[in-house]
Amino acid sequence: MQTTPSDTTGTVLVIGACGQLGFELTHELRQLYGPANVIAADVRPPKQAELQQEGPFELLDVLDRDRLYALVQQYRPKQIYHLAALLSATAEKDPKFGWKLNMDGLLNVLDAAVEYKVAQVYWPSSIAVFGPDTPRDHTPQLTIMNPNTVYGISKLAGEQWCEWYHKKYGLDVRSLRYPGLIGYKSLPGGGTTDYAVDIYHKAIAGQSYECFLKEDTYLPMMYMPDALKATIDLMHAPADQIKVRSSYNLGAMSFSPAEITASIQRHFPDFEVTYRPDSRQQIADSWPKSIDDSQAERDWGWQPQYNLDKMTDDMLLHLQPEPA
Ligand code: AKB
Repeated sequence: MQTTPSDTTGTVLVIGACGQLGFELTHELRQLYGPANVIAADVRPPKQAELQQEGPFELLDVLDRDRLYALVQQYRPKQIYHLAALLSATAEKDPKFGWKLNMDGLLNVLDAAVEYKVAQVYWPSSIAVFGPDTPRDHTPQLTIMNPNTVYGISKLAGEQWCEWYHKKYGLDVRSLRYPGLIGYKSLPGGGTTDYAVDIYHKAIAGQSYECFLKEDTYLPMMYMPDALKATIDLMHAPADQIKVRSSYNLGAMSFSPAEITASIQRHFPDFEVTYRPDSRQQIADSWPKSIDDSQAERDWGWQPQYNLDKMTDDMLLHLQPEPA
């Protein structure tokens, strides 16, 4: 699989660069294309100083169409990564805004990309596009969807819009249905899978953890280096290999809170977890337990590198405080 771009000219715009994925993806893209060529953008100034120190940063509310168009006109990006969204748990609390941000934000980006002939757009979808009627084990690429969260409905509608812009305007828009993403560099916010990041922070701090999902709730998950590789490999794959223009199923591992606890206890035998399920349990119960990503493997060679224990070893190693 090709992992370095053949065309290194032109800039890249990352919208939602301060988020869990955006922060790490911006850094990765800056390594590939050169820091000055990757414009990080977000609705708020970054808490992570690197984002501004490493390369350009622009304030952008993706719902502000005029500002988005002005930035695209100024930088003429060859690629836009549009990552700004409200995640599952937050969108349930503010459904109208969740719909507005997730939908209007995407349509603004797709329109700007058509208008300014942006070569490629990346937009993340999620396992949230599936719902309680979906087969939960080894969920196929094409199956019953019927999502029952605002986030899931917006992601499914977004997938259909991406497909439509590709068909109607020939826009090269590509997408992945991420599982829960886990990384040590940045925290997620407002998702149902967030427990799988929080739990490592508690373990390393020597504290116990109260989990908001039941101990036997299986969900598909992925370590951040795999998510970054998948995203970049997808964007570098020749266009004729991209057979799915809605969004690709993407899998790596699947585990329950009890299993991640056991994995952490290999390092911290006294680490304790208690369970107090809240409204996120209902969301988790409507999502797949594991994902069939064979189409991504066939079309552009997707292969994950990390399983649960390998991820735990790496997470704990990196979260360890520096010796004084
Ligand atoms: C969430 O939990 O909402 C996200 C997702 C699976 O898309 N992490």
